[in-house]
Amino acid sequence: METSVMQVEKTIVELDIDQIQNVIQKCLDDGIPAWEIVEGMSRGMTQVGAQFEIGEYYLADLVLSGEMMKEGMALLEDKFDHTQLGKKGTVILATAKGDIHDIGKNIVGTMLTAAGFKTIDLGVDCHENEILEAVRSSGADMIALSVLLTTMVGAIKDLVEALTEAGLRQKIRVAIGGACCSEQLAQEMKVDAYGEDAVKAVRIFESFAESLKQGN
Ligand code: B12
Repeated sequence: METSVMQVEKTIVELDIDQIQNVIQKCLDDGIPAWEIVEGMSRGMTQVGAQFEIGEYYLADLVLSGEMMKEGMALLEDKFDHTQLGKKGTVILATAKGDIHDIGKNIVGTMLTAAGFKTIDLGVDCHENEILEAVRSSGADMIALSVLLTTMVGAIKDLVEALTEAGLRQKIRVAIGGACCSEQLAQEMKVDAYGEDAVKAVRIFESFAESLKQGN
Protein backbone atom coordinates (compact mmCIF):
# COMPACT_ATOMS: atom_id res chain seq x y z
CA MET A 1 0.00 0.00 0.00
CA GLU A 2 1.23 3.47 -0.82
CA THR A 3 1.85 5.60 2.27
CA SER A 4 1.21 9.32 2.15
CA VAL A 5 4.98 10.03 2.28
CA MET A 6 5.42 7.85 -0.81
CA GLN A 7 2.69 9.95 -2.40
CA VAL A 8 4.77 13.09 -1.73
CA GLU A 9 7.82 11.48 -3.33
CA LYS A 10 5.76 10.40 -6.35
CA THR A 11 4.11 13.81 -6.72
CA ILE A 12 7.54 15.44 -6.96
CA VAL A 13 8.85 12.84 -9.42
CA GLU A 14 5.75 13.34 -11.57
CA LEU A 15 6.13 17.13 -11.26
CA ASP A 16 2.48 17.44 -10.28
CA ILE A 17 2.71 20.92 -8.78
CA ASP A 18 -1.07 21.27 -8.36
CA GLN A 19 -1.09 18.33 -5.94
CA ILE A 20 1.99 18.99 -3.80
CA GLN A 21 0.23 21.01 -1.10
CA ASN A 22 -2.64 18.50 -0.91
CA VAL A 23 -0.40 15.47 -0.47
CA ILE A 24 1.71 17.23 2.15
CA GLN A 25 -1.42 18.32 4.01
CA LYS A 26 -2.62 14.69 3.92
CA CYS A 27 0.67 13.59 5.57
CA LEU A 28 0.26 16.24 8.26
CA ASP A 29 -3.35 15.15 8.83
CA ASP A 30 -2.08 11.57 9.19
CA GLY A 31 0.26 12.77 11.95
CA ILE A 32 3.47 12.20 9.99
CA PRO A 33 6.35 14.30 11.39
CA ALA A 34 7.58 17.14 9.17
CA TRP A 35 11.11 15.73 8.90
CA GLU A 36 9.76 12.47 7.43
CA ILE A 37 7.88 14.47 4.81
CA VAL A 38 11.08 16.40 3.97
CA GLU A 39 12.86 13.05 3.53
CA GLY A 40 10.18 11.99 1.04
CA MET A 41 10.56 15.27 -0.84
CA SER A 42 14.32 14.83 -0.85
CA ARG A 43 14.06 11.34 -2.36
CA GLY A 44 11.76 12.77 -5.01
CA MET A 45 14.22 15.56 -5.85
CA THR A 46 17.06 13.06 -6.15
CA GLN A 47 15.02 11.10 -8.71
CA VAL A 48 14.21 14.29 -10.63
CA GLY A 49 17.97 15.01 -10.75
CA ALA A 50 18.62 11.49 -12.05
CA GLN A 51 15.92 11.88 -14.75
CA PHE A 52 17.54 15.15 -15.83
CA GLU A 53 20.90 13.45 -16.12
CA ILE A 54 19.59 10.79 -18.49
CA GLY A 55 17.82 13.40 -20.60
CA GLU A 56 14.28 12.42 -19.57
CA TYR A 57 13.68 15.75 -17.84
CA TYR A 58 14.63 19.23 -19.00
CA LEU A 59 15.82 22.36 -17.27
CA ALA A 60 12.25 23.68 -16.97
CA ASP A 61 11.36 20.47 -15.09
CA LEU A 62 14.18 21.09 -12.61
CA VAL A 63 12.95 24.63 -12.04
CA LEU A 64 9.42 23.28 -11.51
CA SER A 65 10.63 20.69 -9.00
CA GLY A 66 12.50 23.47 -7.15
CA GLU A 67 9.24 25.45 -7.04
CA MET A 68 7.44 22.40 -5.62
CA MET A 69 10.13 22.08 -2.98
CA LYS A 70 9.55 25.71 -1.96
CA GLU A 71 5.77 25.29 -1.81
CA GLY A 72 6.15 22.17 0.29
CA MET A 73 8.67 23.70 2.67
CA ALA A 74 6.40 26.71 3.21
CA LEU A 75 3.74 24.34 4.57
CA LEU A 76 6.21 22.58 6.85
CA GLU A 77 8.27 25.48 8.18
CA ASP A 78 6.20 26.10 11.31
CA LYS A 79 5.78 22.38 12.04
CA PHE A 80 9.34 22.02 13.30
CA ASP A 81 9.96 22.35 17.01
CA HIS A 82 11.53 25.80 17.18
CA THR A 83 11.97 25.64 20.97
CA GLN A 84 14.82 23.22 20.34
CA LEU A 85 16.49 25.50 17.81
CA GLY A 86 20.21 25.92 18.42
CA LYS A 87 20.27 23.47 21.33
CA LYS A 88 22.59 21.17 19.41
CA GLY A 89 24.84 23.96 18.13
CA THR A 90 25.26 26.16 15.09
CA VAL A 91 26.08 24.94 11.60
CA ILE A 92 27.26 27.12 8.75
CA LEU A 93 25.88 25.95 5.41
CA ALA A 94 27.50 26.87 2.14
CA THR A 95 27.90 25.73 -1.43
CA ALA A 96 31.56 25.77 -2.51
CA LYS A 97 32.99 28.64 -4.50
CA GLY A 98 32.30 28.40 -8.22
CA ASP A 99 29.31 26.14 -7.60
CA ILE A 100 25.70 27.34 -7.74
CA HIS A 101 23.83 24.11 -6.91
CA ASP A 102 21.73 24.65 -3.81
CA ILE A 103 18.78 22.23 -3.78
CA GLY A 104 20.61 19.60 -1.71
CA LYS A 105 22.17 22.18 0.61
CA ASN A 106 18.74 23.64 1.31
CA ILE A 107 17.33 20.21 2.13
CA VAL A 108 20.26 19.52 4.46
CA GLY A 109 19.63 22.91 6.11
CA THR A 110 15.95 22.16 6.63
CA MET A 111 16.68 18.75 8.11
CA LEU A 112 19.32 20.19 10.46
CA THR A 113 16.90 22.90 11.59
CA ALA A 114 14.25 20.25 12.15
CA ALA A 115 16.76 18.30 14.27
CA GLY A 116 17.41 21.31 16.54
CA PHE A 117 20.49 22.95 15.02
CA LYS A 118 20.71 26.66 14.36
CA THR A 119 21.80 27.09 10.74
CA ILE A 120 23.44 30.03 9.03
CA ASP A 121 23.05 29.69 5.28
CA LEU A 122 25.68 31.59 3.31
CA GLY A 123 24.14 30.56 -0.01
CA VAL A 124 26.01 29.45 -3.12
CA ASP A 125 29.43 30.24 -4.61
CA CYS A 126 31.01 30.86 -1.19
CA HIS A 127 34.67 31.77 -0.94
CA GLU A 128 36.53 30.27 2.03
CA ASN A 129 37.12 33.77 3.46
CA GLU A 130 33.39 34.34 3.60
CA ILE A 131 32.97 31.06 5.48
CA LEU A 132 35.84 31.93 7.82
CA GLU A 133 34.29 35.33 8.52
CA ALA A 134 30.95 33.68 9.35
CA VAL A 135 32.68 31.23 11.70
CA ARG A 136 34.34 34.11 13.52
CA SER A 137 31.29 36.35 13.75
CA SER A 138 28.80 33.63 14.72
CA GLY A 139 30.92 31.41 16.94
CA ALA A 140 29.68 28.41 14.93
CA ASP A 141 31.82 25.30 15.29
CA MET A 142 30.44 23.20 12.44
CA ILE A 143 30.44 23.66 8.66
CA ALA A 144 28.34 21.85 6.04
CA LEU A 145 29.87 22.32 2.61
CA SER A 146 27.99 21.26 -0.51
CA VAL A 147 30.12 20.51 -3.57
CA LEU A 148 28.59 19.14 -6.78
CA LEU A 149 31.15 20.08 -9.39
CA THR A 150 34.33 18.02 -9.71
CA THR A 151 36.10 21.16 -10.90
CA MET A 152 35.39 22.75 -7.52
CA VAL A 153 36.76 20.09 -5.17
CA GLY A 154 39.81 22.36 -4.67
CA ALA A 155 37.46 24.63 -2.71
CA ILE A 156 37.36 22.00 0.05
CA LYS A 157 41.13 22.03 0.36
CA ASP A 158 41.15 25.86 0.34
CA LEU A 159 38.62 25.94 3.16
CA VAL A 160 40.60 23.47 5.27
CA GLU A 161 43.80 25.45 4.67
CA ALA A 162 42.09 28.73 5.56
CA LEU A 163 40.78 27.24 8.81
CA THR A 164 44.23 25.85 9.61
CA GLU A 165 45.97 29.16 8.92
CA ALA A 166 43.47 30.94 11.13
CA GLY A 167 44.26 28.45 13.93
CA LEU A 168 40.65 27.23 13.91
CA ARG A 169 40.95 23.78 12.34
CA GLN A 170 41.03 21.88 15.66
CA LYS A 171 37.88 23.62 16.91
CA ILE A 172 35.75 23.33 13.79
CA ARG A 173 34.11 20.21 12.38
CA VAL A 174 33.66 20.13 8.60
CA ALA A 175 31.41 17.79 6.60
CA ILE A 176 31.00 17.63 2.84
CA GLY A 177 28.29 16.30 0.55
CA GLY A 178 27.01 16.53 -3.02
CA ALA A 179 27.35 14.69 -6.34
CA CYS A 180 31.15 14.77 -6.63
CA CYS A 181 31.92 13.94 -3.00
CA SER A 182 32.75 10.60 -1.44
CA GLU A 183 34.21 9.06 1.67
CA GLN A 184 37.55 8.85 -0.09
CA LEU A 185 37.48 12.52 -1.10
CA ALA A 186 36.67 13.49 2.49
CA GLN A 187 39.77 11.62 3.65
CA GLU A 188 41.95 13.09 0.93
CA MET A 189 40.76 16.61 1.73
CA LYS A 190 41.13 16.00 5.46
CA VAL A 191 37.59 16.94 6.39
CA ASP A 192 35.78 15.23 9.24
CA ALA A 193 32.96 13.50 7.37
CA TYR A 194 31.12 12.84 4.14
CA GLY A 195 27.36 12.35 3.98
CA GLU A 196 25.42 10.96 1.02
CA ASP A 197 22.05 12.42 2.01
CA ALA A 198 20.30 14.75 4.42
CA VAL A 199 19.49 11.97 6.88
CA LYS A 200 23.17 11.06 7.10
CA ALA A 201 23.95 14.80 7.44
CA VAL A 202 21.82 14.98 10.59
CA ARG A 203 23.59 11.92 12.06
CA ILE A 204 26.99 13.40 11.25
CA PHE A 205 26.24 16.76 12.86
CA GLU A 206 24.71 15.10 15.90
CA SER A 207 27.93 13.14 16.38
CA PHE A 208 29.97 16.34 15.82
CA ALA A 209 27.89 18.14 18.48
CA GLU A 210 28.42 15.25 20.87
CA SER A 211 32.19 15.15 20.38
CA LEU A 212 32.46 18.95 20.68
CA LYS A 213 30.50 18.82 23.92
CA GLN A 214 32.94 16.24 25.27
CA GLY A 215 35.82 18.45 24.18
CA ASN A 216 37.25 15.93 21.71
C1 B12 B 1 19.73 20.39 -10.55
C2 B12 B 1 21.08 20.44 -11.23
C3 B12 B 1 21.49 21.67 -11.73
C4 B12 B 1 20.66 22.95 -11.59
C5 B12 B 1 20.94 23.52 -10.17
C6 B12 B 1 19.72 24.21 -9.59
C7 B12 B 1 19.96 24.54 -8.14
N1 B12 B 1 19.33 25.61 -7.72
O1 B12 B 1 20.65 23.87 -7.41
C8 B12 B 1 21.28 23.82 -12.72
C9 B12 B 1 20.50 23.56 -13.98
C10 B12 B 1 21.32 25.32 -12.46
C11 B12 B 1 22.65 23.19 -12.86
C12 B12 B 1 23.73 23.86 -13.40
C13 B12 B 1 24.95 23.23 -13.67
N2 B12 B 1 25.25 21.94 -13.53
CO1 B12 B 1 24.13 20.74 -12.53
N3 B12 B 1 23.10 19.36 -11.88
C14 B12 B 1 21.91 19.28 -11.32
C15 B12 B 1 21.54 17.81 -11.00
C16 B12 B 1 20.75 17.24 -12.18
C17 B12 B 1 20.77 17.55 -9.73
C18 B12 B 1 21.36 18.17 -8.45
C19 B12 B 1 20.30 18.14 -7.39
O2 B12 B 1 19.72 19.17 -7.04
N4 B12 B 1 19.99 16.92 -6.92
C20 B12 B 1 18.91 16.72 -5.92
C21 B12 B 1 19.48 16.98 -4.51
C22 B12 B 1 18.37 16.67 -3.48
O3 B12 B 1 20.57 16.10 -4.29
P1 B12 B 1 22.03 16.59 -3.90
O4 B12 B 1 22.32 17.92 -4.40
O5 B12 B 1 22.98 15.50 -4.21
O6 B12 B 1 21.95 16.74 -2.31
C23 B12 B 1 21.75 15.62 -1.43
C24 B12 B 1 23.06 14.91 -1.01
O7 B12 B 1 24.10 15.03 -1.93
C25 B12 B 1 23.38 15.45 0.34
N5 B12 B 1 24.16 16.67 0.47
C26 B12 B 1 24.21 17.77 -0.31
N6 B12 B 1 25.00 18.70 0.24
C27 B12 B 1 25.47 18.21 1.39
C28 B12 B 1 26.33 18.75 2.35
C29 B12 B 1 26.68 17.98 3.45
C30 B12 B 1 27.60 18.55 4.45
C31 B12 B 1 26.17 16.67 3.60
C32 B12 B 1 26.58 15.84 4.74
C33 B12 B 1 25.28 16.13 2.66
C34 B12 B 1 24.95 16.90 1.56
O8 B12 B 1 22.09 15.67 0.89
C35 B12 B 1 21.22 16.19 -0.12
C36 B12 B 1 19.81 15.83 0.20
O9 B12 B 1 19.65 14.43 0.30
C37 B12 B 1 22.97 17.18 -10.92
C38 B12 B 1 23.05 15.66 -11.07
C39 B12 B 1 23.44 14.98 -9.78
N7 B12 B 1 23.66 13.70 -9.88
O10 B12 B 1 23.61 15.57 -8.75
C40 B12 B 1 23.71 17.98 -11.96
C41 B12 B 1 25.25 18.15 -11.89
C42 B12 B 1 25.69 18.34 -10.44
N8 B12 B 1 25.49 19.38 -12.63
C43 B12 B 1 26.55 19.30 -13.35
C44 B12 B 1 27.03 20.36 -14.17
C45 B12 B 1 28.24 20.05 -15.03
C46 B12 B 1 26.41 21.62 -14.17
C47 B12 B 1 26.85 22.84 -14.97
C48 B12 B 1 28.35 23.11 -15.02
C49 B12 B 1 26.24 22.68 -16.35
C50 B12 B 1 26.70 23.66 -17.38
N9 B12 B 1 27.43 23.11 -18.32
O11 B12 B 1 26.39 24.83 -17.30
C51 B12 B 1 26.10 23.97 -14.23
C52 B12 B 1 26.93 24.48 -13.04
C53 B12 B 1 27.03 25.90 -12.89
C54 B12 B 1 27.78 26.19 -11.59
N10 B12 B 1 28.75 27.06 -11.66
O12 B12 B 1 27.52 25.62 -10.56
C55 B12 B 1 27.23 17.94 -13.22
C56 B12 B 1 28.52 17.99 -12.41
C57 B12 B 1 29.53 17.04 -13.00
C58 B12 B 1 30.77 17.06 -12.23
N11 B12 B 1 31.14 15.88 -11.75
O13 B12 B 1 31.40 18.04 -12.05
C59 B12 B 1 26.12 17.06 -12.65
C60 B12 B 1 26.61 15.91 -11.76
C61 B12 B 1 25.32 16.47 -13.86
C62 B12 B 1 26.18 15.57 -14.72
N12 B12 B 1 26.18 14.28 -14.50
O14 B12 B 1 26.85 16.04 -15.59
N13 B12 B 1 22.65 21.95 -12.42
